[in-house]
Amino acid sequence: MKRILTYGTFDLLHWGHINLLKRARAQGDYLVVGASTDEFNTAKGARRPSYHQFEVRKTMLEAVRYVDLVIPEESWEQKIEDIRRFHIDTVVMGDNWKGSERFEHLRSFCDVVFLPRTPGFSTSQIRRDLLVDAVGRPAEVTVVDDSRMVSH
Ligand code: C2G
Repeated sequence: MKRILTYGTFDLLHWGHINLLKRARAQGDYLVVGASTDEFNTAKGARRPSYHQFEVRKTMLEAVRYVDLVIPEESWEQKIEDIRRFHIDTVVMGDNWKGSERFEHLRSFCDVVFLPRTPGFSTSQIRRDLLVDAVGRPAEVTVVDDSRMVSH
């Protein structure tokens, strides 16, 4: 039994997320997903609260057949304890995290694999596209602060 661990916010679940979870699961036999809590998202410096709150994102991840267990990600520091607690063999992340000390130091505890991100998909892109759909033209968006956007 090869056990895999990955982390993320997974907000407005999209093809990029699903494709990462599918490929991560294919690296082993059991996939644990650390889903960022709403508080940790703020601590991570997210520019705005996630569209779906933690419990909804957790339930949506649990509905994905590649996912075997969802745990809360509450801090940057919990990863080593998670690796030990869930007997993890490999941590898998999208390659936008490659070279980041948040993950590279985990190599002392398990394998760390970075997979190519799926191009063209992101939660913030979905938000922008929906805004364009709403106003019917590319919005000249002036970001005043994250919670208010003024389209001309
Ligand atoms: N991802 C991907 N392709 C995309 C979008 C996302 O492969 N088009 C991957 C990311 O690289 C990440 C995972 O999907 O591995 C989840 O992405 P996010 O929800 O954006 O997570 P992030 O904010 O990077 O949080 O401790 C680590 C953090 O919790 C990671």
